[in-house]
Amino acid sequence: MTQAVDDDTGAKEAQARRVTNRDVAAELALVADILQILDANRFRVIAFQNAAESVRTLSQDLHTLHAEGKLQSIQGVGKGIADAIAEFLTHGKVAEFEELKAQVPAGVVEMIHVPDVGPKTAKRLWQELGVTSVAELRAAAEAGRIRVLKGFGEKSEQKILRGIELAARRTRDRTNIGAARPLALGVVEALRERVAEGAIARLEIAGSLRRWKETIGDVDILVVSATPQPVMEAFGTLPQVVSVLGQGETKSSIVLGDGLRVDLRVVEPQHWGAALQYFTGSKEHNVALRELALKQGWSLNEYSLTATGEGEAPTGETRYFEEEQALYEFLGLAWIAPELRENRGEIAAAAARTLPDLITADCIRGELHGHSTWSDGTASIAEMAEAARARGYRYWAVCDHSTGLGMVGGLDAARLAAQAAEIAELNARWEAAGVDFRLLRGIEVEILSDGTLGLPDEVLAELDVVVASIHSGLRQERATITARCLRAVRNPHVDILGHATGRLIGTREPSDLDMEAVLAACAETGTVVEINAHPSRLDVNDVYARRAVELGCKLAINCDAHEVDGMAVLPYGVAVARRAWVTAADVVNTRSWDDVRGLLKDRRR
Ligand code: DGT
Ligand code: CA
Ligand code: CA
Ligand code: ZN
Repeated sequence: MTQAVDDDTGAKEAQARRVTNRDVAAELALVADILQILDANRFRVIAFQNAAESVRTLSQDLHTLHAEGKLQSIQGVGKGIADAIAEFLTHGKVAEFEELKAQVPAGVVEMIHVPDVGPKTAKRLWQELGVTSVAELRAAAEAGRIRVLKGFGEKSEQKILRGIELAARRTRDRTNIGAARPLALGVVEALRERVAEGAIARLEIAGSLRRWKETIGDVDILVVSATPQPVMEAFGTLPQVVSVLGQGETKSSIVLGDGLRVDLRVVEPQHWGAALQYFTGSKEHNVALRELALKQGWSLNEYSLTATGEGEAPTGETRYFEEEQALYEFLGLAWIAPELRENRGEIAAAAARTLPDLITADCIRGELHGHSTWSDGTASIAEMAEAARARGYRYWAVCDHSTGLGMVGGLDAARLAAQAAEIAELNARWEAAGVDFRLLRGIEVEILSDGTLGLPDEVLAELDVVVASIHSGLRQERATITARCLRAVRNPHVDILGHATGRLIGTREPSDLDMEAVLAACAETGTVVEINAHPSRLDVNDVYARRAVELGCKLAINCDAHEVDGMAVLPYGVAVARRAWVTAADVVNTRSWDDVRGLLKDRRR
């Protein structure tokens, strides 16, 4: 992260509209929605939903796959959808889709994403009441015009209004995990303080937060309690609560100050395993797991497994699981870490007992990218080093910004030499005291707009670690920014590619880099790919990190700390790695500095 004002404008306007993976994913999802409203075959709907999800999380560029005639290699994409994607990539639209879109007003499609308004309801509101947008839906509910429909009442109108409010908040801002996690932990801590000793037998945060997704829709807390009533009451009256959306015997929902919603469910001890599994999700993982269970003759829900009669057990026989692991094992699977539960192959790997031995935060032995007051950090090198030592690190690379960044007083060769003296003095002191810690001389060198670097090669050659990053011109056209990045990656002195896409989650889109080409070049040249652990970046993300390892890259997990507390974000970076199926061996800074340096490309040559 840099506090410099990044240059986001530029070639944006000049750039011709080019269909992106995201556009295609959105179009496929839209078609799925329309098909639902039109009562199309369920399997056709699911096919489009699956294809949309596959495209959304694809690391390769669709244009490349199309050029190679490989669109059908995408999971969930058959001939029909592949042809449609090809047409969309070439013409920006698909004739068949345009016909579908013409049949349903866009506002009606939007309506199905309002909680408590599914496709069936949206269709009825449209056809029977003439409601064609969320705004009209709100007006109709407020005016009491919906209760005239069969099966609807005043209560459903209230529900719809609340749903609209929630939907608005949700689409506007899913909460970054860096904000949501401390809030959720705060709720848990306050709740524990306010209930009697022993009232909460078990408690776990489930949902997307347990899976460490980068953004959180709402927080799901699961509890076992012999006395649910006082737990629910305490939950609804926590100091953080702004409003209570609902409070029942076993389920309550609250909204916190910044709009984050938290659900609390109380379950019975015998249901714990199935409930924790169910509410951890993801929905896609659960769907796949349920299918597997069905194949074995069991129907799975949030309470238990029930025999369908298709298997050996007599119809209706029920199995309960006090632990999640027992449920997975019953189905012939190894327990699956929550971070992997996205239906990206984890169920097959669990069945084959080939799940990866995921990296953990305590594997990290040092960091290779951090800042000091020499550029835009707030603490001296000595203070940052103490913070690193306090975390048990054995090394920490001082990587202040180079010149070329405009706003920040970046380091030139002369200041870098002066910094070297300070670092040498600190290292000498620790060595004399027999302390096993050393500072590394590094730089976060700016990748300039043409792909040359902010410092000359002979200066970079002297350093222990060179991180190269882009902070400006992030909106350059795809071919330009890709060529720029490739040029930096091919520089023999660049050891690590820092926060590759430049995104800021929720506020700045990633640059239009051809990541497949960039990661392939990193693999070829031995350039380490950074997972920047700052929760506003998480860059590269889980999908790219996984692809990087597939292509043969090594990773580094760095906090890019700018202050003494900056290293506290490490768990977010480790979570990205875990969601990417990464083991300690894939990450260079799980090793001693002597071993790391042998892996960096400058030394390998
Ligand atoms: P979020 O809140 O949008 O960040 O994502 P999640 O994954 O926390 O989703 P949420 O809060 O809607 O639901 C929590 C979990 O409950 C979810 O991960 C899986 C399960 N779940 C919710 N709805 C469904 C459903 O319709 N089908 C299945 N199979 N599971 C569901
Ligand atoms: Ca959730
Ligand atoms: Ca929820
Ligand atoms: Zn940095």
